[in-house]
Amino acid sequence: MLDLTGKKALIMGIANNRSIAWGIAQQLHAAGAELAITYLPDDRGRHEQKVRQLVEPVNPTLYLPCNVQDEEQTDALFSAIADKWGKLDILVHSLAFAGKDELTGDFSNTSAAGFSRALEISAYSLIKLCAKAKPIFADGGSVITMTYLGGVRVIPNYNVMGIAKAALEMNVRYLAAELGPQNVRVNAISAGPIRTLASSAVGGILDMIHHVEEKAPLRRTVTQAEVGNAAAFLCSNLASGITGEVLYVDAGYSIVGM
Ligand code: NAD
Ligand code: 0WE
Repeated sequence: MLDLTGKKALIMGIANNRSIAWGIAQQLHAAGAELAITYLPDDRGRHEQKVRQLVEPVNPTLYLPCNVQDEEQTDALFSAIADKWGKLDILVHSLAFAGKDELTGDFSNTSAAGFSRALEISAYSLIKLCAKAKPIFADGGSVITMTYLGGVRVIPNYNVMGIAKAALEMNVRYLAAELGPQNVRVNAISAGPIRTLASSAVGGILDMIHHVEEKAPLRRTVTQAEVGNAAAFLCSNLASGITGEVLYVDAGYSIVGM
């Protein structure tokens, strides 16, 4: 049976009730995991309030700010986890960012600064977080990150995010190789398009969702809960032999060629 009782999980990337990370948090909580949740701090403290209210039902043991670009905040996060739990079983990385300008128009217009920012937040952050978690990862630990088909195929306008996801998927393999001897597994879930805060800000996302509803084998898109269930499986002992893998949760879309 899928049982995460006694497991301590850090969940990063909840912005609102549509976030994929929120779907994951709910499924891990339902399976018995104890949660630490981070939010991206903003000047007016609005995210802090909004996300705090949202996550109340899953009763997080720790609720902390973390901008992955901020070394002080990531350090404070892992010291708080070390103090509270003395270990970490599950790390969920469900965050990405590219400047809006980079997600439209010619890919060759990508600026050096835009490239660096997208790759730092969306790909490098996984390396940094794993380095900080390494000393406290428990035997049987598991890392999950979120990727997208645009990291292996050309999707119009995904642009520099595609390069960031390609880097992220390769990070998964190198981190899996490094952490494997410690019995910590590292995997990615490649989700089909879902309406979230990030995807809704992208022009034409509804057309892409309709395209998937027509072409995917299951003739629909996937839900945050379905991604959450796959994440719960991957970080459970049922997946003890799986590491360095990219698991597609996309209603089968990626297998279709015509
Ligand atoms: P979302 O907007 O709900 O989540 C993105 C999160 O990234 C937000 O919580 C935001 O606060 C966080 N974030 C951005 N910059 C950050 C920073 N500097 N430090 C810390 N956090 C930061 O959108 P989502 O669709 O749930 O995205 C979650 C993940 O899923 C992303 O990696 C995304 O690429 C991936 N994904 C999304 C889809 C989709 O269609 N929605 C499909 C496949 C993969
Ligand atoms: O990974 C993503 C979204 C990533 C994302 C979205 C935004 C919009 C707002 C990263 N940064 C930003 N920055 C912003 O300012 N997805 C998989 C969803 C998504 O985004 C696309 C897609 C799909 C699907 C962009 C273009 C084409 C398809």
